[in-house]
Formats: sequence, C-alpha cells, structure tokens
Amino acid sequence: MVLVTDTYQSRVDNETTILMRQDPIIYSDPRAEVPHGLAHHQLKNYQKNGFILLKGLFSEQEAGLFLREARKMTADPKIRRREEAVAEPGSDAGRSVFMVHRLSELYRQLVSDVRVANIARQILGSEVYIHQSRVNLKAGFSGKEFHWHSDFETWHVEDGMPRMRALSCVIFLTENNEFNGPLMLMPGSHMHYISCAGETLQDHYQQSLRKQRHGIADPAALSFLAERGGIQSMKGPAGSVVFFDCNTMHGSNSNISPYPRANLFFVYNSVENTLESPRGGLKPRPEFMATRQDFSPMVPLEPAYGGRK
Ligand code: 6CS
Ligand code: FE
Repeated sequence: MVLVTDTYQSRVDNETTILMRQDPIIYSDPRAEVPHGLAHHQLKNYQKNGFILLKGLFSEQEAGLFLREARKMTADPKIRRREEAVAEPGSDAGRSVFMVHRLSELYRQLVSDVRVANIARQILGSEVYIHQSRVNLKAGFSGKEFHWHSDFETWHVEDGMPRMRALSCVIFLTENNEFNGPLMLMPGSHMHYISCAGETLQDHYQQSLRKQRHGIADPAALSFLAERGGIQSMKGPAGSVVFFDCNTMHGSNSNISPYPRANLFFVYNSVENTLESPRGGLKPRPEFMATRQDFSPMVPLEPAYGGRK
C-alpha cells in the first residue's frame, strides 16, 4: 500500500500520471473592481484558458527603455560572469539573466508598477512578492527552444512551492511574431497537473536552465492536453504583456529568424504560498532562482520612466 501525502507529487515514479488541479485559479472576487486590474470578462478568460494577452499594456517607448536596459545588462562583463547569467546550450551566447529586479534599478521599479502588480494581486487574491525574475534573450538565428513544461511542477518539486497560487508576467521587449519563437501556451492545460516520470538530480538547475531534462511531460500527456485545448502562440508588439498561471503548459521554439525576441519575466507568488523544503530531500536551489530570503509584499507604484502613457 502507498500513502500519498503530496497532492502534487512528481518525479517519484516511472509513470506519467494526469491529476486534476486542486486549487482555485482566481483567488479574489471577480466582480470586485481593482484599479488597473482586469475587467470581469478578462478574468473569466484567464480562468478558462489559464492566461491572458494584453497587447500594448506598456507603450513602445517604455518597452524601448526596458529593452535598452536588458541589452546593457547582458553586454556587461560583470553581469555575464555572475551565476545569474545563463548561456545557450552548446555556446556562450546569452540565454537568460535571472533576478534582474535586483540587478537593475529600472526593473526593481517595474516589478512594482501598478499596471502589472495589481493584476497579480487581483488574480492571486493577496499581497504578492517576486519568486523569480529573468530576461530571456532568444537572439536572432541562435536562440534555442524551451521544451514544454509546467513551471509549477518545477517550483513544487525543486523549490517546495506548496500550491498553485503563482503566475508569470511576461513583458515583450521586442515584437513577438510567428517567426522568432513566440511563447506557446495550451489553453485549459492549467486544469490538469502532469505528474512526471523520472527523478530529479541534485543541482539539476545547472543544466535545466539551458536545456531541461527532468520534469518534462511525456508526448502522450502533451497530446492529451493539446487535443482538449489546442495551442496558442502569444504574438504582439513590444510592450504587450502575457499573464499565465503557474501550471499552464508552455514552451517555445528556437529562433532561426533574423529577428531577436527578448522578453522579461516576473514571477509573482502569493505571500500565503511561500516556499517550503524542496520535495524528495533535495537541497534548495540558489536564491537567484527561487527567493527564500525576501517574501516582502510589493507596494504598487506608479513610476515615471520618462515616457509613461
Ligand atoms: O526552473 C525554472 O524555475 C525555470 N525554468 C523554466 C524552463 N521555466 C520557468 C523557470 O524560469
Ligand atoms: Fe517556464
């Protein structure tokens, strides 16, 4: 007999199992009006699909400022030497830089910008803090793919995030189009949890950030999700924003086009969902990937970047 005490156990078996989600999606009253929050119909869409695309939430001028900051950081040798900087598999080209909201004053303000912070607070129904932030560069010609995964599966197993009460906010720093490897999401996939086969090795992150090997849903599970809800790609001009639930199945193709695709990711977690111990006796991942030292709530601000809409 096996007693299962973890609702979302994963990587403990040789079999993939599909479980039902056990948590809400919207944690606040969807009829309550929130300044800079989503309208009722937008919340309903988020609830049904597990994501929402907000075209032009930031102006192109603001996005230009955010992109210049990303370029400046990723060209800086001092930053490139840090462990927050992750290279593409098989080369030295920059793939991601993590914890950008601590490395950059501009991004420190941006995570608290009321236009994004209030949507996170509204969906998660509480105060929120930043669990992880990063910029993904996906350069023209050389940017590599991100295989299908649920972020929550990784954050639950490797970081000890207890429940599905977190989301990603993706700010497009360049246009995301059909050519440059846009984010692909499976609508409705957030309602099922794919408990993955296999195990996790200690320090898996050292290679998973370049190319993920554990916590990958198998082809049958991915086909099951795609048959139910299909796949949508998130395309829009620089300054557009996607919010997606921590359990929405997602990935993106490599970028063989000449057009770079740079996106900024902020992961907001509820202050009522702070990290416990990683599952399976793993030691915690470094602070730059999964904050444990600072669960202080965001105070929404209205920063003036010099080009505010
Ligand atoms: O391991 C992580 O936390 C990260 N990996 C991926 C592929 N997406 C989410 C997250 O940034
Ligand atoms: Fe992800």
